[in-house]
Amino acid sequence: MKTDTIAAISTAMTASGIGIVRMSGSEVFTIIDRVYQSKGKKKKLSQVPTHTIHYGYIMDGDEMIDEVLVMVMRAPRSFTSEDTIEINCHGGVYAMKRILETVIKNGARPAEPGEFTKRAFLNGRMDLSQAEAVIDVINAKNEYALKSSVSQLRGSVMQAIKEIREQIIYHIAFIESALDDPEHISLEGYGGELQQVNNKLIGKLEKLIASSEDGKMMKEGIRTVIVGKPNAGKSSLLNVLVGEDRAIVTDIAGTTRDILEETIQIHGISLNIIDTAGIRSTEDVVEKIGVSRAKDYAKDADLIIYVVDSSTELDENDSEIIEMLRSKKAIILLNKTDLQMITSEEMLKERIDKPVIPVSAKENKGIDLLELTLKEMFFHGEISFNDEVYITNIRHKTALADALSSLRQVRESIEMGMPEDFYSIDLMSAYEELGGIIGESVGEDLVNEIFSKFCMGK
Ligand SMILES: Nc1nc2c(ncn2[C@@H]2O[C@H](COP(=O)(O)OP(=O)(O)OP(=O)(O)O)[C@@H](O)[C@H]2O)c(=O)[nH]1
Ligand SMILES: [Mg+2]
Repeated sequence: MKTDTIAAISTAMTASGIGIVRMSGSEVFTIIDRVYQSKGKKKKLSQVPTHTIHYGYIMDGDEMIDEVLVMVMRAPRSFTSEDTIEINCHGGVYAMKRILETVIKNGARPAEPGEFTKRAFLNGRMDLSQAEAVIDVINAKNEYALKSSVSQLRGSVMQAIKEIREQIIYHIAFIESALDDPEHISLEGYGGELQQVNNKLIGKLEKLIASSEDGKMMKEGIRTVIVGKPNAGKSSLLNVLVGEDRAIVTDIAGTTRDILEETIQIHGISLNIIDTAGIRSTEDVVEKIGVSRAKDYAKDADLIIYVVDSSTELDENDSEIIEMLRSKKAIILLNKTDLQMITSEEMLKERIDKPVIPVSAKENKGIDLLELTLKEMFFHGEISFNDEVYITNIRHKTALADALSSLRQVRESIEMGMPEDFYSIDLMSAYEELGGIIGESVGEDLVNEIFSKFCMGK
C-alpha cells in the first residue's frame, strides 16, 4: 500500500541531549537520500540493510544543518509497519526544527498528532486498545499506571475481549445454523446450555468493569480531600505528606481559606491531596465560601481524610462532618496525640465505622500507618499484572457496560422462554459493542478522535 510520508519531531520540544525527527511512509528513502550525507559522501541510505545506524550530516542543499545518527527500519519491521527513518540529532529546539523543515521541503508532510500510532493501527500492527495504551504509557505518572498500560500494550485487554467474543460468535453461529436447518440441528434444551455460558460471560464482563475502579485510581490518582474543623491540623498533615511546607500553618483557627492541591506518591500510587478550609458555621464571608468549597470537594472525593484534634472535644461541627463521611471511603486521623487526649479512638469508633489512626502531624508520627491503610484500602491484596486485566480507559468501560446489558437481555429472554432468534440479536449487539474496544466495527470518526488525543510525533 502506498502512503504519503509523514514527519515529526518525536522528542520533547525543549533543549536536551538528543532529539529525534521521525519519518514514515513510502518515500522516506527518496527523501533521506536527498538530505543525508555520509562522511565519505558516498553512502546512500536507500541501499543499506534494515535496522542499521549511520553516522553523517543532514544537509539543506549545501548548508550543513546538524551532525546526526540515522536509524533505518524497513517495512514491515517498524512501529508503523512502513519504511521508517529516525534521525537522532542534537536536542536543540532550533536544530530539530531545521531538520524537520528540511525533510518537509524534500517531500515529507508534517504528521498529525498520533498519526504514527494511527498508521500502526491501520496497518494491523496493533489493535485499537493497544494503540490507546501507547498514549497511556506516555502519560503514566506512577508505577501502577505504567504497568497497567504496558500490559494493555502487550495485548491483555485485546486478549480478554477476543476470548469473550469468540464464545459469543460461536453461539450466534449455532443458533443461526439451527434456525436454517431445523431438521439436522436441534435447539431442544439449548436455552439452558446457553444460559450457563451466558452467565459466565456476564461474570467476566462484571469483573472487567469492576477493575476499572482500580484502573482509574492507578491512572489518574486518588482524589483525596482532607477535611476537619479549623485548627485540627489539616494543613500540617498536607505538609507532612508532601514533605515540604506548602500550606500555611498557624495556631489561628480559620487559616486556610481556599483549596490547595498537591500530588504525592505512596507505594507507587498517586494521590491528589486537597487541603481545605476548616469546617464550622461562620459569619465571615470569605471563610464561608471556603467552607462551602470544602464540602463540595468532599462530595466528589474518592477518599476523605478526616482530621480530628484529639486535644479538644467533639462538637456539632464534627457531627456534621461525620454525616458527610458515611457514604464515602474515609480514614479518620486522630491528630495531636502528642498532647493531652480528650477525644479518644473509642469515642470516634462509637460514632462511625471507619478506620481511626492516631497520629501527630507535628512530630510526624503514625503517618506510615496511614500510608499502609491507604494502600490496603484501594488495592485489596497485591496487584499482579500477570493474570489480571485492568480496564483504565473510559471508552472501554462504556463499551463493556453496553455489552453487559445486552447479555443481561439474553438472560432475560431465555428466562422468559422467548424464541431463539431473540437471543442471537442481543448476542450480536454484545459482539459488536466488544468489537469497538479492539477497533473492529468502529467508524472513521472515532478513530480520528482517539488519535487526535496523542502528542505530536507519536
Ligand atoms: N501539638 C500538636 N500541634 C499540632 C499538630 N498538628 C498541627 N498542630 C498545630 O495546630 C495548629 C493548627 O494547624 P493547621 O495545620 O494550620 O490546622 P488546619 O486544620 O489547617 O487549620 P485551618 O486551616 O484553620 O482550618 C498549628 O499551630 C499547628 O502547629 C500535632 O500533631 N501536634
Ligand atoms: Mg489549614
